[in-house]
Amino acid sequence: MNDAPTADRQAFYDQIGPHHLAPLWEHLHRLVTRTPTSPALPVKWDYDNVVRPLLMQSGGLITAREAERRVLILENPGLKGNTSATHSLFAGLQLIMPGEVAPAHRHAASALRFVVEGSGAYTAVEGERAIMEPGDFIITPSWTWHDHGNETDHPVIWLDGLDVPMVRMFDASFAEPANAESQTVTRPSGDSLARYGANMVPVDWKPERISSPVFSYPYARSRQALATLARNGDPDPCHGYKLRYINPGSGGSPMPTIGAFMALLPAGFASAPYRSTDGTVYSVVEGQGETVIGDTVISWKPRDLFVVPSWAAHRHKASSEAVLFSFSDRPVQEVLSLWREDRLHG
Ligand code: 1HN
Repeated sequence: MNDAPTADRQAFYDQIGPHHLAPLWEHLHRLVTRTPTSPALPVKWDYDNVVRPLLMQSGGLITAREAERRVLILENPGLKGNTSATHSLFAGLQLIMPGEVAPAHRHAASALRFVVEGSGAYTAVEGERAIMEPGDFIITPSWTWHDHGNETDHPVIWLDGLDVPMVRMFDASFAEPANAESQTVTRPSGDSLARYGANMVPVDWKPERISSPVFSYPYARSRQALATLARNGDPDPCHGYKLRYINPGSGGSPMPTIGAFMALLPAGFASAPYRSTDGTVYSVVEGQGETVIGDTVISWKPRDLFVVPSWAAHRHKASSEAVLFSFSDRPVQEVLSLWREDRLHG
């Protein structure tokens, strides 16, 4: 029912409203759409020319300690006021200046970091520090203690991806500050990667939680794997050479609510059009190219960020060999039997 209601119907709606009742027939078509109709828009953030200078400006306005987290939110213009990049996911860029600490806390929301600029800062997760290098993917699963610090002489910037909008949807947010700003180091850096990330696990290990016991996935390894794939076979027509990050204990996603991916697109590669129901945030690691999303052309270069909304048909073109990191809510949709994809030709 798209037309304005007749006077007698409107009178009825006015009568039932005070009783907290509403006519489904006036809303049904918007609730149960034939295909997804995301209000999220395709959007790009130019890192070098726009976001980085503004983020550095924020560095002069507020300390990491004072801000708790000095993050500029990447807010989708189709979701104004929602502090989210897609309907289900938060994205932001976090700056930590030399000598700063972002104090330890934990929360119900799960977070990922994808290092965009600078090396040598750390995220400590449950007593182990992950030393950051550009392109590293780091997780802080739900309710794990985490703090960040920068003991180098240069700023370090990373992409934060969180399931905050999902947690909000469930009204399930909890958070707690730690007693100390920085966690005591209880395990040497690299310990969890050695234990769980070498295609081996300790002999009697049984997974204790749903999230990955590996919390730092170094870029060097992912990059090398992609380079080998690219030498050894043809790219997928829609994806190029694309890998997903896993929890080695299960083969599933590193955290239950967020899937993360890395793709290599060979120079000159033009992908076949594709769409899927998981709105996706991209971070360009290497190379230049463009992504055409419906009528919107997004041209990108290293460190740029962009969003492909749910069910928006898109294709990537790489003018030089490119590496794209991305994350989405795909694992959630998959367990709920909601996830769909469409390979438009290819
Ligand atoms: C958060 O706790 C962090 O721990 C980063 O670094 C970004 C965005 C929304 C809510 C909590 C962090 C966040 C956040």
